[in-house]
Amino acid sequence: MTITITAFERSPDGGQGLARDTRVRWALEEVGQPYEVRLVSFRAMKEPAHLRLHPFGQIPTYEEGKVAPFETGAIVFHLATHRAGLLPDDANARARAISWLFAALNTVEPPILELQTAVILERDKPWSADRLPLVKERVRERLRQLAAHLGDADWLDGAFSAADLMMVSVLLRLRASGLLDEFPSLAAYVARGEARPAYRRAFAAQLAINAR
Ligand code: GTB
Repeated sequence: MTITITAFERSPDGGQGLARDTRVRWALEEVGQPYEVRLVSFRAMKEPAHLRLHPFGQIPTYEEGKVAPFETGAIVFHLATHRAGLLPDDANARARAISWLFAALNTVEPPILELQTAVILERDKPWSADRLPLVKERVRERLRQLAAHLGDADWLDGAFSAADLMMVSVLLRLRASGLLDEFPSLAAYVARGEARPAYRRAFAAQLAINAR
């Protein structure tokens, strides 16, 4: 069955891999699953055909016959549970990896998104200079906790899993802020993720579209 995902026709990041289709591409590459991409414009994302796949009118979406999960967490989890390579078999190791997958999305990514909102959308507000340090400190707190957990391990909990794929994808969004550099073990963790051949293929595929 052909798998089709959607991605921006033209990503605002110009191909830095920050749009969330990169996470799904990476997961597909890790499990060795070929896929097709349907590029969508911002206008098309809000039209009925796309809204049937994604009620919030966003990318990425995923279609495999009649199976059509949306939300990158759900898509990556779907792939990880239906194909080998992204979750361990041992029951506790699997539960821990799933916990970290959720932690990446529910605990670590929210303050990072808040920081991006503060930097990109709120910079010209009169209260921005007071608020920004608070938002940055909330991100630092999560990074401190994450670095403490990671220690000198390569991956979050044993072998590389969907949890690392998601956590690295989330942390990558911090690069421009410089905050990641304050935590060398996390910067190295992200670099390990980016060095994986599956990530490189995913990155190159989205770059090929956006660099045109
Ligand atoms: N929670 C959803 C998920 O995880 O799938 C969030 C999906 C989402 O935010 N999609 C964004 C989107 O479709 C693209 S990835 N936005 C259009 C809209 O909402 O109308 C977010 C994103 C966009 C651009 C950059 N960038 O240019 O740096 C980075 C990330």
